[in-house]
Amino acid sequence: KAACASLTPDYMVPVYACQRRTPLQHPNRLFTDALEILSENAEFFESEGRSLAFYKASSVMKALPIRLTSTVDLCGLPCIGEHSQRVIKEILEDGVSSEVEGVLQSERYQAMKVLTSIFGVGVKTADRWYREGIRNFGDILSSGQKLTKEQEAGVKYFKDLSSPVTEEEANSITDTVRKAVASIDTRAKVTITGGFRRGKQRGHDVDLLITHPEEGKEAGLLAQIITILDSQGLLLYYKTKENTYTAPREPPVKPHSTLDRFERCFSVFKLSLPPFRGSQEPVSLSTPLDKTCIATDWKAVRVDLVVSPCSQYAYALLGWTGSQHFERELRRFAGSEKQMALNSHALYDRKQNEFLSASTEEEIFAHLGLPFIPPHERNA
Ligand code: DGT
Ligand code: MG
Repeated sequence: KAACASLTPDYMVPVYACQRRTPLQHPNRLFTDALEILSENAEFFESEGRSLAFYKASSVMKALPIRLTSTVDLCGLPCIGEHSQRVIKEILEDGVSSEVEGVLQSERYQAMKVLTSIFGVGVKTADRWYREGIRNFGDILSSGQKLTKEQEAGVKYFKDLSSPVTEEEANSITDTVRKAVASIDTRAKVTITGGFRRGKQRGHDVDLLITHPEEGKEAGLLAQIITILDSQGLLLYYKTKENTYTAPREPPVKPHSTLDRFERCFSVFKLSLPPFRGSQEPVSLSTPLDKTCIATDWKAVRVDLVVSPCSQYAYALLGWTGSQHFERELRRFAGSEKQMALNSHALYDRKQNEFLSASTEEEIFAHLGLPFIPPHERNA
């Protein structure tokens, strides 16, 4: 504290991630990777508060313009609690954190990491399996677990789905979907969202947002798109969810709810690969993969298709661009600082008792009184 008092930091980091510019590349990866492992491990133990605390500390460090060289540099920074400071200090002194090393070596972390990476398997299921003695991919197959359709697809295409999707692959899939959409209605629009819109070169899936400039004309599009893609043999698996959002007359009850109600299709896409490139990078798993699908000239890729009416498009685009932490912080900022409720459909002003319409992301930031942060700087 005393050391801090005399220090005037030459950079300021605002408290909410949605007030900060967070680029993809930053000089403090050593620290943020460590803190995110602790965050993930806490999540595996369903300690939401602890997980968030580590993530918040990591997120602040991602916004620092300079490489941290001393704990004195932490002075005045928000959200970096005692525990995170200890971890950072140890890394500064020893190059590694013994706590993080311990987590990485732990059987539970390793098992949960593999199990939760399977499409359709969340922390709750992975935890139950772990308690039943399942440790790896092979154990799932040999234990004869009853799997959901989604998990069956996750297991079947595990090898492909655990290798990252490249930007080139994402663009290729986007083109294919665009062609299908254009054959139905040339005015309908397909936008790539998620990590790729934030400038990431690799991702775990492809997130596509579909809309139509004429309100109401987006209804029914998804079913037709699916019919076309399916008839081309491009959908290895898919599941749809209906739109359950009706224009609200009441203020949103759950301002922090992260789930949205758009019509949506979760799919596993069959992406053709140029024959000379082979299928995918090997994954480092000690488990047998003999029962999984080994692709030769194609690769399975997770693709999410989301349909938004044009009146909600700006909110949907903002909500689906992420990062997840940036979104969480936007909602928290809206609620705690502005008495507003934000989700991927709308923004409600609790003081004026009205919904604020927006046709661009810029307008939403303006409604919230926030400087506009472009997608490439939302990597919080
Ligand atoms: P990735 O795919 O791992 O490279 O990284 P992202 O950032 O693309 O993450 P992803 O694909 O899980 O989600 C993209 C964004 O969409 C993320 O910021 C949160 C949001 N999102 C994902 N699922 C849902 C959902 O069910 N409802 C809402 N409202 N947003 C979602
Ligand atoms: Mg994504």
